[in-house]
Amino acid sequence: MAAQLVREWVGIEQFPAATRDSVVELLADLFKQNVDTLTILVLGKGGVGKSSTINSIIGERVVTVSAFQSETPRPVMVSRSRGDFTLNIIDTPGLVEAGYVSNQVLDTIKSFLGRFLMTKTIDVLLYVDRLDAYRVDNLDKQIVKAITESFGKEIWHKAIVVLTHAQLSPPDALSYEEFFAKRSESLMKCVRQGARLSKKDVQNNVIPVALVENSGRCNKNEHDEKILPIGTPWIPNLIQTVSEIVLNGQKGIIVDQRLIEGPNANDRGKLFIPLILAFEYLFVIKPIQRGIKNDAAREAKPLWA
Ligand SMILES: Nc1nc2c(ncn2[C@@H]2O[C@H](COP(=O)(O)OP(=O)(O)OP(=O)(O)O)[C@@H](O)[C@H]2O)c(=O)[nH]1
Ligand SMILES: [Mg+2]
Repeated sequence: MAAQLVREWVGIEQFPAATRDSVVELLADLFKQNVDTLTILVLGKGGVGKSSTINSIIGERVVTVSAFQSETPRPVMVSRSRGDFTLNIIDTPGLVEAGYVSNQVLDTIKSFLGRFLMTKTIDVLLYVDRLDAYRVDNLDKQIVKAITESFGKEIWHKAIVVLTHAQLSPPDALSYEEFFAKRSESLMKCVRQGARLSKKDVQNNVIPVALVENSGRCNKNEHDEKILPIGTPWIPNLIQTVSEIVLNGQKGIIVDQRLIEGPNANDRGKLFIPLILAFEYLFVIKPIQRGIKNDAAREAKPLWA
């Protein structure tokens, strides 16, 4: 099956030499620390740049991207190897459909993980949103809540908030740094509240925010590397952040039956039992009883009546 095919990671060679060298060095460091497989799950709303970010990291156009329609109808895993090191990166459909968080999409993602990664771990979550959005609303909190319910709070110990469209001119005479700080702060608050993380938890496990600019018009430095407005080459910076998360001492998220079915899968069903019984009583048993009573009453009368 295509999702299981591990290809040589040729895209690395397409990076400008400086980016390639930094990425290769970071991967070699990970390998030295006994990390030979790295599995990254990418989640977020539709159209925020999940697939584009994957293409940028792999250095090839491996998944489809479109501005005007959802181009990722189902999860896809792209696997690339370099020497004995393997990178798996899972692209997913947007988590919001018709203005609501889609449990169906989350279930599709979980059953995909069950099919291809059973007993393996998710080492990093890239939670993708755009930098150039000014508000965080309740829907964002609902997305975080749904991710937490599906994968457990621990997923946030392995998360990076990735903000695309990073090449922007901030509004209201804010400096880039100020705008970035405000946007990250409001998103972080949303993650803290949606995932119900305690202040202590957040202090002990800081969730990093990484900036990404997927556009072909991204500025470049003298080494031809794609850079952020603050001058940092963003691909090595993102891989560096990924590597810090992998080595942060927290366990990856193990894909097991419990994760696939959901911790409360059975309980969820049980919740409906009283409702089903009440429905049965009111709309099935009661009418039958009433029918029998009426029949009995009719039969009790003499025929001539
Ligand atoms: N300028 C700019 N455009 C971007 C960036 N990332 C993505 N885009 C554009 O935004 C549109 C949507 O990008 P996708 O990568 O398909 O987004 P997605 O999150 O995978 O979307 P779905 O699969 O539909 O959920 C495309 O037109 C991309 O070219 C970015 O960092 N900067
Ligand atoms: Mg996509």
